[in-house]
Amino acid sequence: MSTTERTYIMVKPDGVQRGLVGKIITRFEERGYKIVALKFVQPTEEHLEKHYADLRNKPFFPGLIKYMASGPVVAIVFEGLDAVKTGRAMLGATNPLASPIGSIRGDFCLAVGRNIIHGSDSVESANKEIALWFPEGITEWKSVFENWIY
Ligand code: FUP
Repeated sequence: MSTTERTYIMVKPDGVQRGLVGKIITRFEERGYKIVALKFVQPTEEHLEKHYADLRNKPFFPGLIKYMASGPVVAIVFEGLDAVKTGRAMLGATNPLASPIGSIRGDFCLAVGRNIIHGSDSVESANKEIALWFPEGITEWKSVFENWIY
């Protein structure tokens, strides 16, 4: 298991609108994950169609794209042990009502179509999503993080 595993986490427009960015970042930081990239961005529908390409045939796809393009999102890359799987556990289930209390969706939202946060579901999708959202690349902070404390 790698201490440099990375996952792509995105606070969706409703999470931004509701002022939950700080709380969400705090949960990841308190768990021990470190931010290696972060930006506030208004995504285009075209960009979101690439991000959600695997879901393009689903009936909810057009609504999902409209919702995700309805305002700015916060795009974040977190790094640390088991970032992808543990990150998903921290999110909860796709449907907030099926998410355990204590998870982000289980604590902060109710509707599947307004579930406030995205997290990569595999290391492979994390790599794709990081490349899609941070095409400019990620700053290396290696020297600072050599002695990172968990
Ligand atoms: P997740 O990985 O938990 O974000 O779930 P999916 O990739 O399967 O779905 C992506 C987004 O599509 C969800 F966050 C919300 C939306 N969605 C719906 O609106 N309705 C559904 O039935 C399933 C997903």
